[in-house]
Amino acid sequence: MTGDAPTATGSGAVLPGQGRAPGPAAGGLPDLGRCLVMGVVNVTPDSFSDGGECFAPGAAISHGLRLAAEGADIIDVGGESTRPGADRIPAAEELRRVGPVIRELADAGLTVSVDTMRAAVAEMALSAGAKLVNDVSGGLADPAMRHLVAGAGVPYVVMHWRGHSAVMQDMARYGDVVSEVCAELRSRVEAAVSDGVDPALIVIDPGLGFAKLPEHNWALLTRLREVSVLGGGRQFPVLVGASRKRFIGRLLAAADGTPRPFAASDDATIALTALAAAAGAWCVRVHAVAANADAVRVAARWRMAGPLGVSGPGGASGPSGSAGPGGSADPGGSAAPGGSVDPGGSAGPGGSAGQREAPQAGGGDPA
Ligand code: PMM
Repeated sequence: MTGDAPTATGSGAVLPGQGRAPGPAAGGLPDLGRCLVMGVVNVTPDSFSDGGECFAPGAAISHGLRLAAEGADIIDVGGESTRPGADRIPAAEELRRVGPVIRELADAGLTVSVDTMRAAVAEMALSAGAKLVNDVSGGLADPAMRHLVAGAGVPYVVMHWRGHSAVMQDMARYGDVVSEVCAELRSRVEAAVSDGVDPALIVIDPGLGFAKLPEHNWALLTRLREVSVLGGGRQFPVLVGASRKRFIGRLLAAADGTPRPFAASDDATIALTALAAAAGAWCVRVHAVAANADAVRVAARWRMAGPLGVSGPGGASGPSGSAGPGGSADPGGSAAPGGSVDPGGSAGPGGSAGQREAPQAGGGDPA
């Protein structure tokens, strides 16, 4: 963990570490005045991108410690693969995989989140020292999760999800993906709040690659501001999990159409991290921490500098109210770096209407 790591409070909420400019309070969520970096530790034999690397507890613990040393603010530990087509594992096996890893990492002083859809696993993880619950099902897989999180008073990541991995790609059907994802996420958030979860502790996540085709992922990424407000008034912090996902490998496919392998898509992930962080994402969930930690710092500085950018073909850049790259200028009243996605205007660099990434060829492929 770096010196600016968030620290846990007695209430279970996570607050900025001592010695840091705390920035605006974000309702008990970690807030370092910039986009946070969540490092991934998959204690699985078969995850999307790193399956098997951390399956042994010792390897997972070493990896978590290494990611923290590289600058991760949060270490996300999961024991169940969610790659497309994956079958579920028994709860007892999930508990066996993540328990010792979470305990060791939490005991080492790291801020740990548990990536699980099961209340029983989340409960054990919190008692082992985890401080956040990251539920890719947004509460749909296990209705007991909402009560558990409400009782624990911990931050809760509510991801957009339509079904388990074995069937989710058949559910990647949308008219307007952004409005449908927002509406579905909003009902998940409402269910959580009605079961007692503090809305100030809710983080939302568009669920890139989960029941999404590449064009769905790109639409959501370039419209993070809309995602952050879920079609309503309240703005939620947004977590972006693009790292090493298949839609990046497909973007970078070889001339013969062969997708770029997962581990070779880290540079593109870093580019996405910079864009998402500049647009105001609260956190990025990534595998290669060091360079992504640099990228969020660049983005924070970019946001602090204000509306400097290229004004258009042949135009000079400068503080004369010109638009940022590919989009409208940040109106200056945006949330602090690391806060919620910019109010008003585009979702940030490259995010204006008419400048979005065109749907990819081969859009019928899994995301
Ligand atoms: N993606 C994966 C697992 N957990 N959690 C959140 N909140 N958001 C995500 O996008 C997400 C997640 C799958 O990716 P991996 O197998 O590479 O960890």
